[in-house]
Amino acid sequence: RTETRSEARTYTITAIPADGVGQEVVDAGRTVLDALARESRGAFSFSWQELDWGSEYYAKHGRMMPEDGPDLVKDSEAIYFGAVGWPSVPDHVSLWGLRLRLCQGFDQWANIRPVTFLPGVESPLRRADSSDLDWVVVRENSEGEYAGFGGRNFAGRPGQGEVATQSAVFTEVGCERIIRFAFDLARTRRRKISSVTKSNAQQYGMVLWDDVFQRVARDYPDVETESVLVDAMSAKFILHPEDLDVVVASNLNADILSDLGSALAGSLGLASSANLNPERRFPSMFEPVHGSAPDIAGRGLCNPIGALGSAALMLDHLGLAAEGENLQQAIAETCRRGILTHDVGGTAMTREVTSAVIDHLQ
Ligand code: GGG
Repeated sequence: RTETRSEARTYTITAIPADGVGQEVVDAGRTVLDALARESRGAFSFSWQELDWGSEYYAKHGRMMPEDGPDLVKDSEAIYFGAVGWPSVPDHVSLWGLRLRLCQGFDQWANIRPVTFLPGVESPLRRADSSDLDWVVVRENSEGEYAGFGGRNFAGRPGQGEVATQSAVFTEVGCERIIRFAFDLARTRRRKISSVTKSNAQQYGMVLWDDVFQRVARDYPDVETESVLVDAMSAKFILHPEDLDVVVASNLNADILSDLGSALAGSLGLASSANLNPERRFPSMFEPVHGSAPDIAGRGLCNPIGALGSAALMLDHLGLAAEGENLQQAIAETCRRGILTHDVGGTAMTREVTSAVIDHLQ
């Protein structure tokens, strides 16, 4: 007699906590994900590879990650990342040496940053109730102002009249793929898209972006469109947030707008994100939007919600959509019950929020 036994699906995930509170929030995320796997009663599990890259690694090796680092990660199904940046390493060195090296090396050209208003979390927006608000910032994640082109002369020699250049690069292919991605996302939501540039002042690259946006829009007649300058969009985030659904912008503008959005939702600590390689040739990377927060690092005070929301986005990406939704609901229920860290007006520690989320999983 042959006996058939269904095998558990094991997902190989690389965890890179990196700096400061990155350690604590990745730990929280792994605890919750492993709890979900246990609840699945053998249907799936996670096989973790944890890497010690970051600013401490830099102190020992003079670089944020090994030269052949990407080779160690490329076969993972996803990367779960914490935060980068520490006072001992110049910020541009740590950012380019780790986070951007992974994003750009793995062609994670679409960065999704939902702006989610959670129950029980007070928003600084002057509204009686902000629970109806929810929009998504789609960040172009491979070029634009982060192309990395430029240079300095007489660097480190004050008084020599130093000049530095920093060029933004906008390609038709780069603009079109992120704009189409955003339109496709809008079709799964409320079918409204806002394209953000500063094309009155940035008269080459961002005018190309606007032209591509108008051309692509013709393929999506069912989606309402607008083109807004970034300064006006910043005001709109505050004055008319109910008009927003999908907001697509260049690398720098979207980074700034998503921080503003998450602050309006209550705290940067709540914001989650997915750096996607939509073609799935390389692993995608999931991380909270916030940085390493050296002022509170190592004290168990940081908000794990941004990292837990990113874990939910990762579950969705792995094909575990129901589990991702389960986690999102558990996060919302935890907040509704007022189990909140100090950045959102509560007194709970990181581990208390994490345990509450686990308790509220279905
Ligand atoms: N988890 C996100 C993170 O570590 N961010 C650090 C940072 O400085 N990011 C700037 C950027 O990516 O533009």
